[in-house]
Amino acid sequence: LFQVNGHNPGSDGQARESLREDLQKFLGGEVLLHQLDDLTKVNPVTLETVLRCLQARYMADTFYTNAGCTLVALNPFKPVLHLYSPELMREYHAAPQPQKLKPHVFTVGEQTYRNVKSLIEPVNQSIVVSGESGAGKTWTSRCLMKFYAVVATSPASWESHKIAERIEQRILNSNPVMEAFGNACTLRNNNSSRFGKFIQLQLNRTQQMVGAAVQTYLLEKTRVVCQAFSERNFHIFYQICKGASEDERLQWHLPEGAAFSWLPNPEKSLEEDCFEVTREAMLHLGIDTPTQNNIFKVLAGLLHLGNIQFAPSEDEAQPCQPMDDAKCSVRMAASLLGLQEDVLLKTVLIRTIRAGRQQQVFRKPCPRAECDTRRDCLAKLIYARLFDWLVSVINSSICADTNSWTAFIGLLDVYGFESFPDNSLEQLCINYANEKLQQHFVAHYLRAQQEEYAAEDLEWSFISYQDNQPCLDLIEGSPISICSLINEECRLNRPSSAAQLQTRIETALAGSPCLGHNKLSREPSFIVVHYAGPVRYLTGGLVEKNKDPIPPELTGLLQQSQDPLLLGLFPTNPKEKTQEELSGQSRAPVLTVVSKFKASLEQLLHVLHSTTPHYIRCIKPNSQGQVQTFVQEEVLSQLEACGLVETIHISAAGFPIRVSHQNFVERYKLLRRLRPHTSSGPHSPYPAKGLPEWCPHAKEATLEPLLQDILHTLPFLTQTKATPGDLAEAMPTPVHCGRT
Ligand code: AOV
Ligand code: MG
Repeated sequence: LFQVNGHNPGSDGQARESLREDLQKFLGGEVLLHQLDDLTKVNPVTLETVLRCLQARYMADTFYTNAGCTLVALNPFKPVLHLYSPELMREYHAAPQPQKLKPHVFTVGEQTYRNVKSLIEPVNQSIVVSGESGAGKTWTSRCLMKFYAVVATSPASWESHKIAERIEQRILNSNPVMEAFGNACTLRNNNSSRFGKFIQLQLNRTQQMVGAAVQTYLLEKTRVVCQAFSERNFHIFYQICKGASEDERLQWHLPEGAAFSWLPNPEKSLEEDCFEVTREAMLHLGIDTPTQNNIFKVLAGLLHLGNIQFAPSEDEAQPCQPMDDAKCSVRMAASLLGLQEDVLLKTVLIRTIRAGRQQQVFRKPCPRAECDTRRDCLAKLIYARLFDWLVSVINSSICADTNSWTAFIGLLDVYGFESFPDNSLEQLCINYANEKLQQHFVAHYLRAQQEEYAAEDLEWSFISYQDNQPCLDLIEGSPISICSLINEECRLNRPSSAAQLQTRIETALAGSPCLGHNKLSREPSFIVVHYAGPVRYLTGGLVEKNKDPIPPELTGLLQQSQDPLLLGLFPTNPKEKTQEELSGQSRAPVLTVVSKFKASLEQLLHVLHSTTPHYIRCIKPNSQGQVQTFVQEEVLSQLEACGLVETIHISAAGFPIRVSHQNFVERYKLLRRLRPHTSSGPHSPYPAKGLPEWCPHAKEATLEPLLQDILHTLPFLTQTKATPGDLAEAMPTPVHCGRT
């Protein structure tokens, strides 16, 4: 009943409607709701009915639901082991029609995988996992990687290699390593991704996974030196402090119970604090134990660096000095980072200025606040380089030769939309990325599909949707947007207060419907009304963070390090100047954080556009991470934000399969020769005049009988050993195929 009505509101709709009502009453509506695997089948499709259906399913421990072209994944907030077993993966993989099985991320995984083989669409595929912070994106993309590690491998590779050597295992091992260094506990999620990740799983001609390439986006490096109340630093620091052996503690100067100001909330114990898992994974990725120890030694050095507090100098001409109880931290930090204690101190405390035609060098003691900034900058610089280096090591361990793969499946897992009491440039970038992805969905699915129907002259009543273009215009548009205004401040390098920046933004962008009213704020700020809700960004510190200046002396200092890892990260004669160094030079073009981020997002979207996208929407049933708790208002706002109801409407009323005329002909032209004798006549599914002409408009050719035909013919095609050419030869006189 629901199937029929959901997809096909025919002329006898009224009769069906009353039948449904009767049936629902009879069966007690709610009881049935949890059995609806596809939200296109709820009737009528409204926010309320969709919400009720999802709630009923959630309470029945059913976490996945189809919503037309997307999959809705509710976060169970508890382990559901049977849902992710390798047996179940194989079941979805082996199913003739996986979409007929219970909705699952494996269905999306399998359909995506099958699409790679298809000639119908571009071979490269991508799965875009979206949702707010803590909704389950990282979990879902990990789950997909495990799925491909099971189904997209040849049995031969299982036999011929030891488990740890196998490429799939190495690809999976990249997860714990990248999460240890790039994830942290936030107010929204204990294991929050603080970087964006796009992983391309590389498949060869026989659809075996032969490698992978990881691309990361803007790590939130400020977290190394500054964590919001009740949040933590990156997991790896806690792992080291909790998991180091006695011996290692001695080497890294980490006595048990030592307090570090950059390591807040160490008492919070998380399952992510597993040092052994990280070490093991690093080992399998080819990072040997001495190199690992070197990494951990440097990280311990950063913790000691964070404990260095400075006392203000009474004489401006004299540099500040470390506080008495911080002297020991200076010694340890210097020793762990392979630096000379006095050189480290001098570099942090004294600024070098080059001026004049001869580029004369002047040295100027920094005030205390600037010493703090320079210390922080040093730590962020080291951590960010270390992270990038790790990603490159991972890539060199898992990436296949260019010649050995022919297609990829891209998995996108970025930081989810977030809104904290105080938001800054990090959140602006994160939410900007989410706006871009939402736009990709809107453009690809909600807009393009409807425009295509209109262009093909199909009967279609336009379904309106929330377009987030105005919000993107506000953030990144030209000539004036939030990004351009912040960049302008960086370029002009003029002293300007947070309040002035607020005024500039509010005046220049007053016309934008997405700039919220900012009446009650205590601190200078502005409000952006994102697709997922309004967020207030503080203007204080925004320009400085966007500039992200790296004093060249700091890089110079690290180039003098005796530590082999740091020497590798900061080579004395780099082949080309890094972006940080460029932005540290006065005459080089200013590459701000947002402009670099914008460029990397555009590149990502370019790649996504070149693939066939699949969408998974992760939904967080409650913000507390509680089991069996479905907070309607919270889910409702997420459903509204992602335009789920509109998606369902379009999926239910639209055409599930859309194939270009050319691709269709390419793929199925053979069928015209296979069954010419059934092409007309009393029992033929085709109109009496014979096979429909191959024509570009679905309206003119009824594709359904052809698809039926294909379904009947496929078993024959797959059983025969003949090539399409052989089949064509064997056929009687070819039927005239019109344009084909
Ligand atoms: P996120 O990636 O969407 O947030 P995660 O994938 O880290 O969110 O999920 C948050 C937590 O929810 C995980 O650590 C798990 O404890 C739990 N979880 C999610 N999905 C499942 C599942 N299918 N089964 C069991 N537990 C689950 V962020 O990275 O903060 O945007 O930036
Ligand atoms: Mg995540």
